Amino acid sequence: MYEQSEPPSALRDLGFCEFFSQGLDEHIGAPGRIVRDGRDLWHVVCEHGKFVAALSGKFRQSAKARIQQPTVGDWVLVETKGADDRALIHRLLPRRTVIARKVPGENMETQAVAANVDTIFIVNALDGGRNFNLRRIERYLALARESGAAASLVLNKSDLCGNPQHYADELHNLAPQIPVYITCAITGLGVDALRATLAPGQTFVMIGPSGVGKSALVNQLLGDEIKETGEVRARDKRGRHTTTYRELLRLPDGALIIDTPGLREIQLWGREENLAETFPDVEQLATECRFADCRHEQEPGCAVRAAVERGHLTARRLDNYLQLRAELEGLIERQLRHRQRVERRHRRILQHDVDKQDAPRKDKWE
Ligand SMILES: Nc1nc2c(ncn2[C@@H]2O[C@H](COP(=O)(O)OP(=O)(O)OP(=O)(O)O)[C@@H](O)[C@H]2O)c(=O)[nH]1
Ligand SMILES: [Mg+2]
Ligand SMILES: [Zn+2]
Repeated sequence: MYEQSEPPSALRDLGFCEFFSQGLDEHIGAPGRIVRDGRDLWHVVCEHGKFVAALSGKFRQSAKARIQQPTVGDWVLVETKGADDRALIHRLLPRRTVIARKVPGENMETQAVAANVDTIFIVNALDGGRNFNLRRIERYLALARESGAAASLVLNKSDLCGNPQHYADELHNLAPQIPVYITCAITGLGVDALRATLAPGQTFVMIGPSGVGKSALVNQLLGDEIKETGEVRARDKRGRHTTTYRELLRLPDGALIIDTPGLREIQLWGREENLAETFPDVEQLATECRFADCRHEQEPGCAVRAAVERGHLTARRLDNYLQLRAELEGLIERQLRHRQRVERRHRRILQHDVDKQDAPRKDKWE
């Protein structure tokens, strides 16, 4: 079909490069890139067009760990079926870079957020509230470092801040080698500087908390309001997770950009111990509470609340602490329920013939 040393321009436009040639095998399938991921179905673009793809039975069997499953930006080998817009994913090609987040719990699974990214835009916002937090930005930088991709910091919503340069300077002190961009996705201020970094065929990703304007920036870069953006709750400046799936888009100049839903705090921090690590001041104060199991809510003799009243701890910090704790507790509960569901399903499958269970799926895709 084509020379392996020279991929067709359709693939190059999608970001295909020499690195991925090693994994090609035309007996198994054609190379395609995941442009959108879902739970069981992935959107894949290859030379023959765009397909909705499922994992082949064999792949599903061999890729049990979540990190082994395709994510947006991945290159895969797909088998397409003529006019049908359905395809089967047979294999994942080795990743150049991968952004992985921890799914905390007893066995700390990792899940790929995006793969084969060249540069990560870590977006934060200057509208006050929870959206500018140096410790959290440090976590994002660590995530970027582990991924193997380069990182840039973006301070969006500069229109809502009296002195954006002050925050840019703080970031520069935090990470002197990382470029910092000040932007406003409403007026387009600073977007040209971002655009200037977007080389054709390279892949970029927007990550950051919900509501900071990742999709709004992508819209500016697209030059067209095609992505949905959401209103931010006024009270605490937390977004509402408008973007619900990860998606790879091609910009007019030929760069590829992945928009992601905001990572939840919990997915960023990963471990339960991080509550103590992140809030050593609160944990220290808590040792003075009257009750050892004080929740710092309504209990009498709460040293943490007392510190807030005396002005030794900001109310916002306690708020953040309670928020993260609530997320961690919710997560543990969800995981427990998930484990129970999985166990129930396993029991059911043991009772039935496994092949019969698989049959309807096969009919659909093969
Ligand atoms: N004032 C101001 N508002 C902005 C700016 N950028 C985005 N917004 C608004 O902030 C809200 C959230 O923007 P989104 O682009 O949906 O945020 P997001 O980061 O994609 O959020 P998720 O998809 O939930 O992760 C929208 O109402 C935007 O119009 C900005 O630079 N200035
Ligand atoms: Mg969004
Ligand atoms: Zn207390």
